[in-house]
Amino acid sequence: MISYCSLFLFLALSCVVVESRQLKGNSDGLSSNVSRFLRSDSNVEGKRWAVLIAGSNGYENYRHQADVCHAYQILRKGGLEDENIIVFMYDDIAFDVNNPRPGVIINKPDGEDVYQGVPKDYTGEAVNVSNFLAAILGNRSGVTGGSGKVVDSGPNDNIFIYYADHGDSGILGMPSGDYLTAQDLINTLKQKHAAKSYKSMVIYVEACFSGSMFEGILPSDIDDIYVVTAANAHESSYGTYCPESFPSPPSEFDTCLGDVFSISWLEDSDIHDLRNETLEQQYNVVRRRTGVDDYEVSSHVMQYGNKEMGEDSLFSYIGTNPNNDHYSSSDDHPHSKLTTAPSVVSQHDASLLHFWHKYHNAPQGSPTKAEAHRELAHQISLRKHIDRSITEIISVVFGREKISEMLSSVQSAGNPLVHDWDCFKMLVQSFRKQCGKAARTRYDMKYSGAFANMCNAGVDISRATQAITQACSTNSPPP
Ligand SMILES: *[C@@H]1O[C@H](CO)[C@@H](O)[C@H](O)[C@H]1NC(C)=O
Ligand SMILES: *[C@@H]1O[C@H](CO)[C@@H](O)[C@H](O)[C@H]1NC(C)=O
Ligand SMILES: *[C@@H]1O[C@H](CO)[C@@H](O)[C@H](O)[C@H]1NC(C)=O
Ligand SMILES: CC(=O)N[C@H]1CO[C@H](CO)[C@@H](O)[C@@H]1O
Repeated sequence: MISYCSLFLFLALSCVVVESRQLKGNSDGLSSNVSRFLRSDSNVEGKRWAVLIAGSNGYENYRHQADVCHAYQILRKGGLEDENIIVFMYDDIAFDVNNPRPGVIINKPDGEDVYQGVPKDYTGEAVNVSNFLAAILGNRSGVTGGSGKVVDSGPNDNIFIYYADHGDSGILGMPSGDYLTAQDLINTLKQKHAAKSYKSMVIYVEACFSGSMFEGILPSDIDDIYVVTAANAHESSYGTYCPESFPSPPSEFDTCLGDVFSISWLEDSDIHDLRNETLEQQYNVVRRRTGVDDYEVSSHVMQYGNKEMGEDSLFSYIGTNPNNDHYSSSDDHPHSKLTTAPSVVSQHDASLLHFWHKYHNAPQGSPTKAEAHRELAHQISLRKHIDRSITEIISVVFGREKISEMLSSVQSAGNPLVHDWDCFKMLVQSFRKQCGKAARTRYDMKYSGAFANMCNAGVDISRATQAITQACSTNSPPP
């Protein structure tokens, strides 16, 4: 049980801070006044579109689909129509046998049902890279197996994309098929930009290492895209509302209900008049609530793309709930829940925590306990298998002395993760196929940075894929 110690250290930390929100002063220069004018609400004749995607599945990842369902409710209350909101979610949570409230999903401890009414555009296997990218591009013939809804946007329309899942260096998770690589996402954005089929696009990404999806690779001449990520290119993002942490979910839930970056923007959007709140103001609220300077366990919320778009109101992208018309950010009480940072658990640990908690809570000597023990032990052995395999791969290809360098070196800020993205994609996908298949918790993602380093060191790709096949089969865990 020694190996669980680090996991429970996280839970012991309760990182509570209280801060007051600051409204932006009038210190903006002429250029932002001009860009505000150009983008002002009166000029929004177009539609608002949204693509929401949870990239995970499994009850231990409850929180990602909960975040996405919650986002849908905000958009609907904000005035967007179902025909303009495209939802990708595996849809295995609401009726999972572990769910204490069948047919209901909540995103905070005292939260209401966020599942009701969510359109099932792409579910199960249809939540994959090709459908997601084709939906963004508005390519109807490129999607299969879902509702067929795509972002059929015109030059005056705004687009909001929100992604919640596990990620690692240069990749975001998908419940089926390959992971989404930064290169494929950026190429899709370039294509959409070239087609001139939208006015402005805002992208929010909740995932570990989410900065690496944009850092050094989102071209600066794409001036109509603004991105906020939960974490920089080198760090985890965090789950919250986790069992035994603060605030904790109702006791019958043994899984985390949300992610800290996500609930920060969602709960901020829940109550405010979004005509009166800019993207920049929300970024500041979310950044403070997500990143707690005094603790190691927090992430840096990042902005990419055209930061001048930060002056745009949230209303232009996600609408606003008429019930909030008389609420303004300046009304926020400095001690309100919104400004309190909840305690957090890293994304990888949040998944393991579910299995631990299930085991811990089962009655002593019961068959449930025996089963939960098997499940927990299995998850841990999968992780060990993956850990052992990567060190073997590096030592076969580069020699033992290179293991620590390949595992730990990172690019400096502003530089892309990798130069040869094809090499990266091939090795990451091959490792997932050979070593990560059974790990629904996406633990194999953890080593994408090592594969980037191998590619940057000029690895021989066929030699590396051979080493992957070899290591993954010899270190194979019990089924
Ligand atoms: C920008 O707009 C603000 C508020 O409307 C105004 O007070 C300020 O003088 C303007 N700045 C410039 C440089 O025009
Ligand atoms: C995506 O899902 C659809 C529907 O299940 C399937 O036809 C298609 O082959 C999948 N694409 C990939 C790349 O997995
Ligand atoms: C749409 O997707 C199909 C199938 O992937 C592809 O053949 C076609 O080129 C795409 N069209 C556009 C305009 O991107
Ligand atoms: C409380 C507050 O400041 N409300 C303002 C929000 O913006 C609308 C229109 O932009 C104003 O009419 C409200 O007074």
